[in-house]
Amino acid sequence: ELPVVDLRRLRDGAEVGEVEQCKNDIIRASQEWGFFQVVNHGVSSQLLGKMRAKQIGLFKQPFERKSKEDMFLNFSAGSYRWGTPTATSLTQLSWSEAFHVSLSDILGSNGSDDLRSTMEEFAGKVSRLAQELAEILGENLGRSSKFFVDNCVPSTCYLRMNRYPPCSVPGRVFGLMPHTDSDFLTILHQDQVGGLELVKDGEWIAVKPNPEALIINIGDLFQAWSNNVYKSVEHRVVTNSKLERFSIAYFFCPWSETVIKSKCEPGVYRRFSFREF
Ligand code: AKG
Repeated sequence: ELPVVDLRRLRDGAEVGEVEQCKNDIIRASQEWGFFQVVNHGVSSQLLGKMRAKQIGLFKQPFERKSKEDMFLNFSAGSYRWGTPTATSLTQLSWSEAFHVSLSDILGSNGSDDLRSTMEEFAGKVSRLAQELAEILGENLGRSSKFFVDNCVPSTCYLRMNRYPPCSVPGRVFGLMPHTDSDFLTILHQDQVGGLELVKDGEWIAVKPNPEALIINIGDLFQAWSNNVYKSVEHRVVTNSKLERFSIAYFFCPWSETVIKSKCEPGVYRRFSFREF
């Protein structure tokens, strides 16, 4: 079962030993699993519920409107994606639609109670959590926490809202094709339908939905930056024949010009220049 880390132990009032134990749990899970769940993460269930409702409302819009979202929501062109345009067979198709939105498109939404301001509020909360986790993982490598403060600011990050419609051929097509994330780390909130799977010891295992938890996973950049100490693990979403599923992911990304130096093999330095997510 995917580790569950209780972050209450990092908060005010916790004893030193509890704080250290909590950090060790985060570090161990990032090394052994590349994936873990967190509870008492500081994002209220009320905000998660509001975000979910706004997301459902957005996807309910007709296709014509969603595919022109840049005009009515001020998202950048190309934020809306459906399936896999390059697929030439079912095995290459992701049975899902998504809004992949740069936070620079939604910052400064003026606090009105619409989709954009809810996204901004949600992103604000999860970005603090991402910074906190990244700093714990960086500190363990003897690296300065300043790296993340300087390089991963809200405007360099992304929110991705996913919708997986029911699928009449569930065994023959994925909701989302197997992939790793290319960012530093990802924070995911999924609904109660289930379908997310990840590789552990060469086997695909299902992540059981937990309404209290957010899911954290290490991305390719963190694996490189940590010289393979932390693992960026392949994951996928399987389809469901009856139920529609929603999830939202926050991608913690650096500036496009950030240079990641990585010592992947003894004596060999590779430089990753992170240009496009
Ligand atoms: C992604 O958006 O990259 C995901 O992997 C989403 C996973 C999920 O929907 O559970």
